[in-house]
Amino acid sequence: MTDGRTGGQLLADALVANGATHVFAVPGESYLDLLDGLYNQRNRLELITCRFEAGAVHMAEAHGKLTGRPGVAVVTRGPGACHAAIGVHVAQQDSTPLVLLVGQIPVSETDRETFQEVDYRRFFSPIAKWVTQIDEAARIPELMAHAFDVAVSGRPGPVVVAISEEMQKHLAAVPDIGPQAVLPAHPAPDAIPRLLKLLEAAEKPLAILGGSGWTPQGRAAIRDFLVGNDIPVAVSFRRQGLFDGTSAHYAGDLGVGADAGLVSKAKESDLILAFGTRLGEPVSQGYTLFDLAGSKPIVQVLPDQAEIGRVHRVTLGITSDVNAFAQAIAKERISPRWGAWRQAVRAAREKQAVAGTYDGPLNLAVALQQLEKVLPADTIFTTDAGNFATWPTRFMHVSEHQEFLGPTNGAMGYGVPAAIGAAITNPGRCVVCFVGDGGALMTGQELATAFHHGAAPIILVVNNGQYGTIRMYQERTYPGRVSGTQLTNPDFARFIESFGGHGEVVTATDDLVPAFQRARASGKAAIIEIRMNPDQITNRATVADLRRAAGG
Ligand SMILES: Cc1ncc(C[n+]2csc(CCOP(=O)(O)OP(=O)(O)O)c2C)c(N)n1
Ligand SMILES: [Mg+2]
Repeated sequence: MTDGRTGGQLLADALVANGATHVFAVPGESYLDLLDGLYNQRNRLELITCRFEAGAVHMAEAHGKLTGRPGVAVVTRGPGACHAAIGVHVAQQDSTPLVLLVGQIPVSETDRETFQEVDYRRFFSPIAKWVTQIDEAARIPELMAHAFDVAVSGRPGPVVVAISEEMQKHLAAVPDIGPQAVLPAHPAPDAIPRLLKLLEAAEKPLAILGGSGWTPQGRAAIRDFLVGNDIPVAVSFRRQGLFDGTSAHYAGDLGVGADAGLVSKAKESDLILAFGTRLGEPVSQGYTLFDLAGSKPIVQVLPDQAEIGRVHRVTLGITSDVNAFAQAIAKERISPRWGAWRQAVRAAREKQAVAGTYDGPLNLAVALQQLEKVLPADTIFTTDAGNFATWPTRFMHVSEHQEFLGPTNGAMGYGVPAAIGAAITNPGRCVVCFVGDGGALMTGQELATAFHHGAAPIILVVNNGQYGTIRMYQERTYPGRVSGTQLTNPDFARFIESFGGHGEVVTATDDLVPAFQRARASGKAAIIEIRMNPDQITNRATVADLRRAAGG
């Protein structure tokens, strides 16, 4: 210790000291010394070599979502940082703890617009929770520990740490610093009594679970409270993993494309219990569900007071860690008298989840419902962004011990790398990704990373030969004028076979389950390409329906 360690070593050691287990990276000459430090830590930190920085950050973000500890990604300066930006935005909008290290130019060249120079404080400030730059090796333990603390504190989010090049070579004799031990924020003493009083006065309560940071214990505790008081439970956009979808209390997801039945029940409700969720654009159905002044009684529980009542004024705001809140309220019981209301909300969910009939040999609704029956009880789902995602959301259910990871910012290219990150984080668990043909080729090359590190997610590519979501909007707005939304695709089964994986093509309803079982049995990463009728543009409408509705 007297001679000190290099900055590169101190950085690697700081990752270990703060509990990191995986580092998702695309290398660059800007952080050779950190790479060398990681070499010394190779028995404690698994270095995942990725193919694209967006992929690396999505993998790290999925790791953060699953573990509640910051996922760690490392990218190079300039172009690497630009590629990584989408993952920082996902982590911001999903409130996911993430630490992104970015190699930086030598400080002595600052402000010459030198090779690959970017000012990261300015570049990332609107999308990161905190951005810092370490220019002195001696400050690494302090600033890295703070980066990890900020990423998990209050409303979790992404922290960016630029690490200047020559600093990584300097020696410093300083001790490692680990995470700050801190007790989570608990509900104020009168919070639960006030909440129960509002509940007692309600006739039609509806809970909305969302946000990040929920532990399995927290989820179980809030379920005890909600089911014990017979309250119907919706989840916010892409948060299906927070509540057992097979439960008679599950009401569906209040997100983009939410079921009209649920939306009308949310409007009818006389008390919204918004636990852990922001009432953002997707949940509030474009800010139309509740008025901003607070005429609808809402109880909102969030770890960060600044987010409570943001946009929509609420009746009772409770600043608390969501798990601490759930534990505090789990055993509280009032005499619920809204059994009929709860059943009506559930009936709306059940009605919309009944598979319809569709033209052609493939009914994806029925195929997914068959698939649900054979999936392992601890499956982790990931999803990309696109219309294909409305099929599993509408027709499948995520059960108690399953997880669901999706980007609430609608980032295409998330699903495949998130599946790889999830599989690396939880070896042995079945990981199933839903992605469209558009999203599959945004980051599908990350499958090389899966093979390099022995991960075996199963990727369901819903192929309709187009950027279907945008085609849908196009047909509604400019019927018949198809512009920039058609795609030419590779043979997806052969695509994964070229990596050494397992490929399947599904063209008929009853083919999906056997294809999935063969994919699982192969033990390899797999793609199941599901060939869709391109005219079935949503699970409720064909192109012709949209044109008719638009008068085209
Ligand atoms: C990174 C990114 N680029 C563009 C978009 C805009 N966008 C939203 S959905 C979509 C089409 C998705 O196509 P595909 O993955 O094939 O799914 P589909 O809608 O056809 O089911 C596009 C281009 C986006 N959300 N994210
Ligand atoms: Mg498509």
